Amino acid sequence: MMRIDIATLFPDMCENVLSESIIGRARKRQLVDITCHNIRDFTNDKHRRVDDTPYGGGMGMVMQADPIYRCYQHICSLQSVPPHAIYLSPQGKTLTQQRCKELARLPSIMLICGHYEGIDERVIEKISPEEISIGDYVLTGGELPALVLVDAVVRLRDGVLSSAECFEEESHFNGLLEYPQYTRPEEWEGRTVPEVLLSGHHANIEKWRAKQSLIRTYKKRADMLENYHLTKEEKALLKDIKAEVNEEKGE
Ligand code: 4H6
Repeated sequence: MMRIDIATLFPDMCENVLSESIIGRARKRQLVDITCHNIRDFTNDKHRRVDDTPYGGGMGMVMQADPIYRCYQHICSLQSVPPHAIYLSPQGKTLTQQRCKELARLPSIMLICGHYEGIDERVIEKISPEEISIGDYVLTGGELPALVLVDAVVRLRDGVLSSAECFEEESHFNGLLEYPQYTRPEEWEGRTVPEVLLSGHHANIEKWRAKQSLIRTYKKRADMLENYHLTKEEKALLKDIKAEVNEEKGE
């Protein structure tokens, strides 16, 4: 079973999110062992302080090194091999699906959630965690990024998704955007479902979906096509799509 430890000032916030839905179900089924640790429980200070003013002056507060390091040591003491430590920060490398796949193969990861203006640099040097960002924007804390990472990683573990939920993983649409989905009713607000999906003709449906995936990827994320190996059929399709899209644009 994969083990995940989260070091945070807001363990309840993390626990609440991770008890619901598919991740909550995976934990109940013992497919993953997730523990949220309150960094505040690891202070030696009688006021349970975890932050202080920055040396050199300036605005805001900085998280102190010691409570985080003691929390890290506690987490290490719970296992025979130290976990792969990850620090969620706006300065990290952007998280990708590829990195999630790699992280999902590790036996144990530990996530460090920063707050205030950040963490005393010395504990970062000491633990030397992998630094990961979930995108180029700033948040008030590392908890939401940690929860995003846990969700993205845990869903890749064996048995977590039902076969219905994980079809995307096996599908040949991998590397392209998903085709559009429709469900009942057949007509909604004057809008109908594409004919082919009601036809029951599976080969045609497959073809239509493959084409829709290509159309969407070309229209919304043309950059993704750079790294995607197109089959002969897809190349031909893409040529048609480009012609159609350019026609729409009136070129
Ligand atoms: C570490 C250092 C991650 C963590 C500084 C964290 C965005 C991401 C944080 C900070 C994060 C991301 C504290 C700096 C608040 C800004 C927590 N924000 N910050 N993109 N914030 O993955 O002030």
